[in-house]
Amino acid sequence: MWSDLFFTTLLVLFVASFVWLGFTFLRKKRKERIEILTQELIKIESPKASLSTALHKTKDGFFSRLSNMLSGQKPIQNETLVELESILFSADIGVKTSQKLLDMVAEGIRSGKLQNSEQIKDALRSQMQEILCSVLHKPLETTEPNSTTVVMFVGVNGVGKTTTIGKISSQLHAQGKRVVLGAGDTFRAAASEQLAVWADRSGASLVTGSENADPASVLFDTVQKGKAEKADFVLCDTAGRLHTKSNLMDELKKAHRVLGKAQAGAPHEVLLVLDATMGQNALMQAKQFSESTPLTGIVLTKLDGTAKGGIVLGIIDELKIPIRYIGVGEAADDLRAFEPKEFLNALFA
Ligand SMILES: Nc1nc2c(ncn2[C@@H]2O[C@H](COP(=O)(O)OP(=O)(O)O)[C@@H](O)[C@H]2O)c(=O)[nH]1
Ligand SMILES: [Mg+2]
Repeated sequence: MWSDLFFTTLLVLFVASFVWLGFTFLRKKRKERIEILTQELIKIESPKASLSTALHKTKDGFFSRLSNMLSGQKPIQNETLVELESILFSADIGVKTSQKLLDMVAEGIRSGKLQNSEQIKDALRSQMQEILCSVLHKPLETTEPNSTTVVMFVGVNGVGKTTTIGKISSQLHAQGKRVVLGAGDTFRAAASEQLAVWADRSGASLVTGSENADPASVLFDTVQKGKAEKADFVLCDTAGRLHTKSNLMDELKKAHRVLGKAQAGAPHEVLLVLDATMGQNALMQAKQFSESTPLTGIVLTKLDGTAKGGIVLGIIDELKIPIRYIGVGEAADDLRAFEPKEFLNALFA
């Protein structure tokens, strides 16, 4: 009889601790979810800053050093080129592009075309504009009227893929477009939750899978939903973990193939999201991704938080891939179409 009582007590204790653990787990998940919701809502609703203000770190760094060095009509001295070289090569423009700009100035001085610092500055500015305008940059557009344009977003972890999708979704919704989002980052449950907040805010439909579900199948379902809802755009999020590079690339290739099975011609766009704070590392990532996935454009995020904005020049010059959007903050309006002249004006202002 005592042993019965003992085992019953043990069983009750076991069940009680199991219930307690379950309850604690759910409470933790709920707390995490509320934190994600709060953070995302704060971001979505923040006011928009001017481009020049948003780019102030790059402007105050490289561009103001350049402007200060080349202000006025100072005659060219022996050390002018050396000084210019040090500024250009420390500006995260990328070695090839810095060298190109420097060679252009050296040649201008040698031939007597450039005779003072003001002329060097003007020549540099117009060469930069030429580089930036060497490809056509335009934001997303529907491929054909009454058809669904499927866009896949790729990039390593933390660069801003999910946030960018949310921002684009908000902007397309404001233009009266119908949007479906696919939570193809099934690696972390939080990624779906983050996308759910943006979907909710931007009036988009959302397709999610369970944690660790096959991302390709989630994205296949997303395209099916997009077609059923006659959506203008299907925006596909993907995971960016860099376990091993080939793993990530294989997964992306598979998702790419499966999207093509869901709809002929899909994905119509593959946008690589790059974090500008990574400077020349972003350029390396772009090279790696473009080797395994055909990219149709780049989104360069976090230009507001870095002095390395000069990387825009290197990316366009070396890769000849259009920059479709730039991210200059966390709010929905802080994603802008990339306009070379406006960009240079903001930096040289
Ligand atoms: N300051 C700033 N933060 C950004 C920008 N774009 C994204 N972020 C932040 O970068 C962090 C990672 O973004 P997330 O979309 O989760 O990256 P993902 O892992 O590539 O999906 C988040 O805290 C975003 O709010 C941007 O343009 N400016
Ligand atoms: Mg994400």
